[in-house]
Amino acid sequence: MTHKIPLNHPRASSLIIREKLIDGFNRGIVVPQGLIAHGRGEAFDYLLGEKTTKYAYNAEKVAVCILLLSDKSTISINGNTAALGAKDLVKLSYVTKSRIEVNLFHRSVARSNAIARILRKEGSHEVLGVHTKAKSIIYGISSNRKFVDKEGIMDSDTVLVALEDGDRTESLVSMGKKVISVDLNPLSRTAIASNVTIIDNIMRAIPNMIRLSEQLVKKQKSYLQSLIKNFDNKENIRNSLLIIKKGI
Ligand code: PTJ
Repeated sequence: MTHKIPLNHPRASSLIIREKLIDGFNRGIVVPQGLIAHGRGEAFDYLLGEKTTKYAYNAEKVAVCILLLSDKSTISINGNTAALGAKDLVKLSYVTKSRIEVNLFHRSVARSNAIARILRKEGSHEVLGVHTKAKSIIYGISSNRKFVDKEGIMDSDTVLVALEDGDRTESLVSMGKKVISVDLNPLSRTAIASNVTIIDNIMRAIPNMIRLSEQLVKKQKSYLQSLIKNFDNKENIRNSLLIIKKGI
């Protein structure tokens, strides 16, 4: 870490997250814009009380059910997610049998490779979306996020995206895919367009999802299906907004 944060500092956990991103930036994983994006997320997190709300936990549970029931699922990784939780994201990919794909807004071969190296170091056997593999195009997206791997995002029925606000979710949903998003901003386009929106910090959401996967994988398929059926994403977003309102 760039600066050592005293653990008894009242804002220690928030400061540690910042340091992880600065570290990622210094290693060429996070773009400068990622530091700004973090600031926006941090503001929402502050208003949410910096804890997983019961609505976020419910969304995490339903998201895990969808991942476990999917034929093919892919976890999309960008610079910020790699810097904040590569190890947990790799673990989640194993417990939910999902693939991992690097997909960047500020795309460059050097960054893709650096992120893939981290994911491999954390135990991922196959990282998609790197080298010349991300050649399939999702039409309707103007950013570089349109370049996806045929064997990953393109071929999946479920995609987990995190820390992005853009048009990709809308396009993926219109292609008939289920999109799970992790986004602290309940008003972002990604949050609104997703099938399941997890309004939680990725640092809490992914460890929760790993634990939930380990429990839910032992349950009957019909139980997982009933949790999905009873979930109302719009209602869940509204409830999270009420918590934010209360925070204000
Ligand atoms: O690595 P790249 O090139 O793919 O670029 C990544 C960034 C993050 C720069 C890019 O995706 C971007 O510009 O994102 P946005 O449009 O700023 O959206 C980021 C969203 O993530 C915002 O809605 C934030 O509120 C949210 N966010 C930020 N930090 C967290 C978060 N959500 C969950 N956990 C966080 N720690």
